[in-house]
Amino acid sequence: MPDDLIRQVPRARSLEDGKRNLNEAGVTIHEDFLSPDALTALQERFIEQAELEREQGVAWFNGEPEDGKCVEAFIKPGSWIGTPKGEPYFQNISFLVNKGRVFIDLASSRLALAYAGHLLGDRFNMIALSGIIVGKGAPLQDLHFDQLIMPFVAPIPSVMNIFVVLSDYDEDMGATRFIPGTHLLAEPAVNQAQSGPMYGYFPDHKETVPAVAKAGDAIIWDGRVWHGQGESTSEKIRRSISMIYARPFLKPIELFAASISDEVYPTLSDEERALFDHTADGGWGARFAPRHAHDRRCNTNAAFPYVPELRRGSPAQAVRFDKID
Ligand SMILES: O=C(O)CCC(=O)C(=O)O
Ligand SMILES: [Fe+2]
Repeated sequence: MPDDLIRQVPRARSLEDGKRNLNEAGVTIHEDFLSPDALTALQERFIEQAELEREQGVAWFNGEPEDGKCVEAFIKPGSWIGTPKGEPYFQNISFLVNKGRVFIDLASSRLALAYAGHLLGDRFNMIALSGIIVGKGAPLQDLHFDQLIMPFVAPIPSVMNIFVVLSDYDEDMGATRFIPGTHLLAEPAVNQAQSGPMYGYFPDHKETVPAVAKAGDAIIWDGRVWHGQGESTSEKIRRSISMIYARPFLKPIELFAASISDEVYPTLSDEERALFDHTADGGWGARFAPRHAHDRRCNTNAAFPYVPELRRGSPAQAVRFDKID
């Protein structure tokens, strides 16, 4: 590990400073990313949604269950869907796109898109919009980099995260820990990560620094920088919103075209649908077809007709797009 790595997460109050920090360190804290009004609205919606998901037995959490089902396919091993006993040490509030206009406005806010564009260029879309709650007992997460799906050392970021902080974010609350500067480390160091528990997860712990922040700040990072959630030993609850954006060739974490609810779908503008992965990029990726004859969902730049299995003598009929109501 070179000695000249930056020993703290750099801070910014302007987009220009934040971009410079991202270039140099691969991570920045943008102070007061949210206005006081936006912070209050997001906190209220977030806390109510998280509580009701626990009460109604549909929370995704780690910790002791009251009841529920243990699920395998989630990135945190040993996750449950159900009701936790007391406060779980981890809760993920997935698919926030369906859970309040405030979250859509945040994901499409000018500052968020400016940071995403800085790291990803002109063509990117959102691949996950979720809430993360960390409480006492949460263990240190294995050190990793988010671009772990790409099995080579990349000269550019293809994924980036804007972590909007809604609570205090002290070191003992499990503040995310980073090794600033590692986005630029090449082959030998990154190859080490291949021998970890999962590609992109490092087999050993290294010296990291916490991104200590306060409610309303955002922690923004390049998908190549090494990091992981810290251990929580605090009674205080850490809350944040993770907004992950990627270049259009990456498989999404949350499949928006299949997941946006029928209530929310008609409220989205074309720009918002494009952000939520509805653009058939370059005529190539993410084309989708209507699921039934009256389905109005379509790409922002393509509209396919409804075409079932057509057989002579069968009542099944294709519906041209202009006839779909
Ligand atoms: O929750 C955290 O502090 C970090 C989570 C993380 O590493 C991620 O979402 O990629
Ligand atoms: Fe991560």
